[in-house]
Amino acid sequence: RRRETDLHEAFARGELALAYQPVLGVRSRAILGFEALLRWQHSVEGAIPPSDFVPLAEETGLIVPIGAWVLRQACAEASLWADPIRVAVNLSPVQFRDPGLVATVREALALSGLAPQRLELEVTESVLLAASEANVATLHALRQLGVRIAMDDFGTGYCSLSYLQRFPFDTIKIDRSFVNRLGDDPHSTAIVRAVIGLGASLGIVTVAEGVETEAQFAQLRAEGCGEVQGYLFGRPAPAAEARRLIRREP
Ligand code: G
Ligand code: G
Ligand code: MN
Ligand code: NA
Repeated sequence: RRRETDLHEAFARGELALAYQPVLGVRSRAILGFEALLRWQHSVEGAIPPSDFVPLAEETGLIVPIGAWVLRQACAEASLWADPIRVAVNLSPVQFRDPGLVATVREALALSGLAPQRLELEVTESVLLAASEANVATLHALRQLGVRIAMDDFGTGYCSLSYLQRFPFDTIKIDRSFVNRLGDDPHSTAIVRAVIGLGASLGIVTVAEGVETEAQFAQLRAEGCGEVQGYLFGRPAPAAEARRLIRREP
């Protein structure tokens, strides 16, 4: 089991890094943005995935300083990209317990000079679970900064629809567990169609995650999905690779 001191030292030594995965427009197939994903480059073990250390960072509260670093780093990187290419940053529910979260986001924007509408914050439904009026208020305060708010992993939560009622999200990210069964499972296909329709009627952008095949992409296009992300278009990669992809765009 990983130890808090190891993660703390890794963070201090600069072993945490961000990988960037492209998000493309379905119609244009142009790059609209990138999702920033945390990586731990361990000196001995190599790349450790977030599933192995984000839970520890959450338990120990380290996710607060690490999350602040992620925000600063992602905004600074995105400020080098062609306008209006966006960056999406994942926020843990634990970061919502930090009274400094809104100030941290404001500072990351100010330091980088990134236009707020080019930053999207991804939250999962655990942020809206239970008696979380304070979290809904924080989401409104973040939105007031001018950033976009996305509901991540849509459909996997306890009651995804009620969360859409509790906060007016800009974006819904359809979980890859639905996307990767598109075509062969009629239920997943129906669910994806319904979510895209829901997004359209609420004026919310829909992003399909985990797109791996041209067949899945064709079906999402036929259903009217707005944006796509997945190995078919690009894996999470270092910042330098994201810059190369942007330069290659027509
Ligand atoms: O890259 P990978 O599929 O292993 O990412 C798995 C999950 O780790 C993501 O879906 C996301 O929820 C979480 N994650 C990745 N980067 C960050 C981050 O910067 N902050 C937080 N809180 N979670 C992250
Ligand atoms: O929970 P969140 O959606 O933030 O997680 C995103 C994670 O999904 C990233 O860590 C990334 O590694 C993973 N991912 C991105 N695209 C694909 C894909 O096409 N297939 C699979 N299996 N995983 C993907
Ligand atoms: Mn995400
Ligand atoms: Na997701």
